Amino acid sequence: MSTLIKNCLKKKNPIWLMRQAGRYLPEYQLIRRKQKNFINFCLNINAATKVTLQPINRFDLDAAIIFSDILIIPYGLGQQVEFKENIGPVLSNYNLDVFKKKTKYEFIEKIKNVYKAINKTRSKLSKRKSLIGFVGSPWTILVYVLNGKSPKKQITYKKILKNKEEIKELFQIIEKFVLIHAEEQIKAGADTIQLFDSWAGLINSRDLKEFCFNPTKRIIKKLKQKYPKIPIICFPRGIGKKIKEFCKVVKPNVLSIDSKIGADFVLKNINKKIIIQGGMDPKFLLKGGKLMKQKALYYLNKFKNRSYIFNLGHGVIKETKPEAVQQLVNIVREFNERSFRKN
Ligand code: 1CP
Repeated sequence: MSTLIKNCLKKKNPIWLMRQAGRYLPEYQLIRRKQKNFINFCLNINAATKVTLQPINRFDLDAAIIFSDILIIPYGLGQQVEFKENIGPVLSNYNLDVFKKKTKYEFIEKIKNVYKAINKTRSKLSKRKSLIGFVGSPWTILVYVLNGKSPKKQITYKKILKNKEEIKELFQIIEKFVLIHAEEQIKAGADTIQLFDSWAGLINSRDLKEFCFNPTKRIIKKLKQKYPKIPIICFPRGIGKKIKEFCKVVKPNVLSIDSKIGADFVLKNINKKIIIQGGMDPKFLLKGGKLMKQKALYYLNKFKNRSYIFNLGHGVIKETKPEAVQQLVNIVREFNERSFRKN
């Protein structure tokens, strides 16, 4: 079992943050400036290892998450992926024939440096720390493959309904490679896997089973057959009260919650066997101070009788001050110490 889960079962409230490595850290910016192409940056073993370890070195967080991106899968399948300043990711049109012909071997060969970076990071990381590997869930990858950019303003849904046969085929291919990518990360040394379904909230509720619950369930089942001890964290962002059904169908080890789901809803509706992660709105880190402390303590107190991993409801925002992150880590650690003394 990963140390992240072990600590959490001991009621220690471990802490790590989504996007803990990234643009809010000056030491990240320093390396980023030298890397013109973001995908090549992710595939640079030394740079990816360094950046993965930066937040651990600075804040002594309980887990590292490998520095990569969910869009490495479309890249591995042959799509061009660029990251443009102030726009975000831009993908070239996909080619279904290319996707269909792509072999596992070719895919792994193209992105093998992610696995090498995991291996290298593991060798440099203290045994007390978990190393999290991650994948985008098939739906979220599909959204980028089809849309070619962030779906923030544009809904891809019409395209999906219009072209159901092709989408089905595309979805199956993506699902296959999501599984391969997760497996290879485990083989390379990741002791936990997080599935990011960041755009699950775009799915019509009647299609949630087909595009979110069932594929996630299939992926977990296959990973568990081979790697029963690797915990899986699921982050089905934006599906609201449907997390109840999600958990019933998928049965994740850990449910990462966004900021919109009320803590009380989670306490009431999610089986106690499922560990809860996250929740606090990352915007409270922008100001730090009293309000942030109040919000952090709110989540810690709400989940004090459950296994809980402290994290945010989404990634650290670029404008966050590293000092606020340090303050947050201190709050969680002090809370743990106080709770321990009582027990
Ligand atoms: O300019 C820069 O430096 C790029 C910013 C950046 C970073 C730091 C991007 C572009 N990706 C990443 C790294 C990253 N992406 C990690 C590294 C590990 C860590 O968390 O520290 C992880 C886990 C991701 C995952 C990811 N990428 C998600 C899922 C999580 C989420 O935020 O919902 C998504 C949706 C992406 C796509 C992506 N990559 C980058 C951006 C700006 C985006 C989002 C674009 C959009 O809004 O659609």
